[in-house]
Amino acid sequence: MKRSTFAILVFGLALQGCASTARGPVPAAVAQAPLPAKYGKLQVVGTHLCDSSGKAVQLRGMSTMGLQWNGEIVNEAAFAALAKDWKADVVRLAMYVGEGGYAAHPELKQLVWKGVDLAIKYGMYVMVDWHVLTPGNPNDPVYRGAQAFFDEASKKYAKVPNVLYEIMNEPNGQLSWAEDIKPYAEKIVATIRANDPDNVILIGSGTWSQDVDVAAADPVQGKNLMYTFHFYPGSHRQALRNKVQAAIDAGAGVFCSEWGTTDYTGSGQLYLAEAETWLAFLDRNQISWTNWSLCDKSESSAALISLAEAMKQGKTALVERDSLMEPQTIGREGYAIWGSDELSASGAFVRAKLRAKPTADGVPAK
Ligand code: IDC
Repeated sequence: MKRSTFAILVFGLALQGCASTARGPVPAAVAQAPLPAKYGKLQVVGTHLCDSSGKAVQLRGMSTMGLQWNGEIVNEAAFAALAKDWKADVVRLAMYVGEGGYAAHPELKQLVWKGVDLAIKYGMYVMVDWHVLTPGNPNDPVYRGAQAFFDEASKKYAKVPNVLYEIMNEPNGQLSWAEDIKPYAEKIVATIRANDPDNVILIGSGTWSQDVDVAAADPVQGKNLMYTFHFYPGSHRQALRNKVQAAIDAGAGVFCSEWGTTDYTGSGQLYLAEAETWLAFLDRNQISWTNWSLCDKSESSAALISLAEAMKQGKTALVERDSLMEPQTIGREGYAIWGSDELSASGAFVRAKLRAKPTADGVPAK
């Protein structure tokens, strides 16, 4: 086929797409061509995450729940709503390894690839999270697939600016940075860098990714590396902010790859005033973040209400659905969004934060 004929064909298909939009909802696949990554190729300059020109940027978005439990979140309508209605810059794909995750079900990686494709399509950055949690040692035999997994991922995405590799969620237990965690990080960083010289790599730290200061004092060599820390405002406050500040002062780039509005259990009451204090700190330092978690599980850190809760609140239309993970309310702009009756108190709080500009002016990168 001649190029011009092909172009006319594509144009014709696009027009058909527009025509059906006027009649009602169309599959997002027709309505949306891939968007470029918002800030182009990311890089770490000094302690800052920066765009391709070296200007500091702050990515903000949502983490999925464990893909082995709530993998249905990886659907096109959800990613479209997250990017367009929630205005998220980034989505984190939490692939647990233990706990019935990748080690038992390696086919879960297909869901990760699908999630990366959808994030790319909607112009979001995407974190591929090797969710080390139980057991806490990243060198435990359950995690033996790490090298092969990151080899495959970094071959696939070497030229895709949207991807960040998060190589361990939360090392925990009696571990030493120098002897346990850092050697694992060095091994996986080398694996990734053999294929992908540039995309950002996020490195967890000890005590459930709170010991960023310890990591910063003895950093992994290489470029475009950042250290992750996690907070839950019911449990972690100024003492953890001090550790994060110490890491920054030591010259490390830090990234908050998980925070929730609750205490560390992910359940119970919300701590929104403490969350505000944290978010102001993150904004001030232009620290990127993803919130735990975008799902309809029955726990208060979940951004969507559960079907059980919908039932309790007498929301009969919602109860008839299998889950709330695929948004179905057609919003004013003609695509599916989650209605306000589907958001939990946590989800409403975080969506409002994402839609608003950060509260403080960031610090310039250079
Ligand atoms: C929690 C989930 C919960 C699940 C549990 C499994 O919210 O539904 O039963 O994992 O262990 C973390 C972890 C993250 C936790 C979360 C809340 O990275 O996996 O999710 N949390 O406990 N660190 C601090 C808190």
